[in-house]
Amino acid sequence: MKQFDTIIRGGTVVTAADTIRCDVGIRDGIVTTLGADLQDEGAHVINASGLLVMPGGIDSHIHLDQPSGPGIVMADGFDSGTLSALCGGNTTVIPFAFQDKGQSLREAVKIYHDKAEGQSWIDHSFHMIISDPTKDVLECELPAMVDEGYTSYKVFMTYEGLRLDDRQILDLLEVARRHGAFIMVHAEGYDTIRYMVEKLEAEGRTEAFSHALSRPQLVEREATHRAISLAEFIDVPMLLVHVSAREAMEQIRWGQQKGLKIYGETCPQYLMLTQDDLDREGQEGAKYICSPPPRDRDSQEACWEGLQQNVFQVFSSDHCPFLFEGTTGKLREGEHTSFCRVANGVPGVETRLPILFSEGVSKGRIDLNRFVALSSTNHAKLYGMYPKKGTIAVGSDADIALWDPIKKVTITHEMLHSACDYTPYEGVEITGWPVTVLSRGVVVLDNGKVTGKRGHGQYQSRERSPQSVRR
Ligand code: DUC
Ligand code: ZN
Ligand code: ZN
Repeated sequence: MKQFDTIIRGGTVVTAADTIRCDVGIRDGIVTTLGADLQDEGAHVINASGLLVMPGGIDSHIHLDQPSGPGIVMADGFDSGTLSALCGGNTTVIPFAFQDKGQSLREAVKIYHDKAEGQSWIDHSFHMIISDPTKDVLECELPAMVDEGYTSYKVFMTYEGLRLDDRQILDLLEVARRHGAFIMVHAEGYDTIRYMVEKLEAEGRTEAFSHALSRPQLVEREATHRAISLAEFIDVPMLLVHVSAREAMEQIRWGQQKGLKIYGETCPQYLMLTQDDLDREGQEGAKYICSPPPRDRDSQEACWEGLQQNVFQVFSSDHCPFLFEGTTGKLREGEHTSFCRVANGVPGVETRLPILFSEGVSKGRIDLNRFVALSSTNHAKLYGMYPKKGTIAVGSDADIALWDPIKKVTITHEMLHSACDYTPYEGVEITGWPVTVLSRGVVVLDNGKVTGKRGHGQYQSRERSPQSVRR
């Protein structure tokens, strides 16, 4: 009887814990054997000699086809966004399902299931964004949704129409604590930003660089501390997303050293960009507007420290793609769009892992096992998908990326698969690239050539994770 459908032969298998020379045997989309010199005449054999065999990336923070303001259209939906993710070595993504005001969570998530239906190239799940935490949402809907596998929720401390005030956050945290929901927080201070935006606009300072001036480190640090304090008060775990700066990182470390279950995420833009990118000629700077904004060299170093020292457990792209050309994306009011009306976000789902590998592993800042933890395993653990996803182990889904650790690539927009019209990382030189990807045992990228199919991706319902349970 045929034992394996596929054997990955002769590679170096890397997990968050181990680096081992062995073969991987796959049957029915599942890893069934790790061992030396696996044989099965009927199996498809993938020659992995000279390659690293790692869990497929999990990008637990991306935005696809999400409403982002009047007239603005996100450049990627589930088709191009998940294809782009796949080509960057990912096998699972977790985009956001956004609850509009007055909408039930069920209505909101149904819309995103419909958007994703038949479109995803790789597996996907959903976090929900809560913008309207009514009594019914908190007391009836959310507990039921957690039981049904929607186990993580994002809240915003800033943005008109989106932000929750501290009292609303407290109420949500209390419900999260009771039902084991995991709360992700966008921590920037609403009133301080409003104050700065009004002042800058009144002075006619509408250029892209003013975005950085309107939300300095202090704004993120203060909100980060406040969010952590609210979590401490209710005694519930919390993840601070897209941390950009030293001062916010230090607040998270402070919380962790106090014994609180506080987790942190940073993103490629905070390692690779600075606020100087917002100061580029003409409206070029708008390409780099995201929130929080890229900072300075010291904050880039701090983000590396956070990744090395486990202040940050996850490295995500925060892929949030808007076209630079035309008026449906970055520049909704054309050439003269004020910084505060520029669509907010940068693309990066395909470049996240190559950047972390090249800048992290190839340059000696992190080891391979830490790379796997930051890019895949910790996402699966935090968000209730482990060990089905996030590792290479007997019984896990065969979600595997084969990396050539010495392949050199210069990033260009043309080579990427996102429908966005630029990359913030144009010209960045990379050492190490994912060449072959398997999703549940199916080869979806074969030596750089896409062999998967739109619609192959499946929705992943998630468990409550041990990490998200209170102290
Ligand atoms: N927050 C995100 O998570 N993504 C893009 C913009 C934002 O404010
Ligand atoms: Zn955010
Ligand atoms: Zn985001």
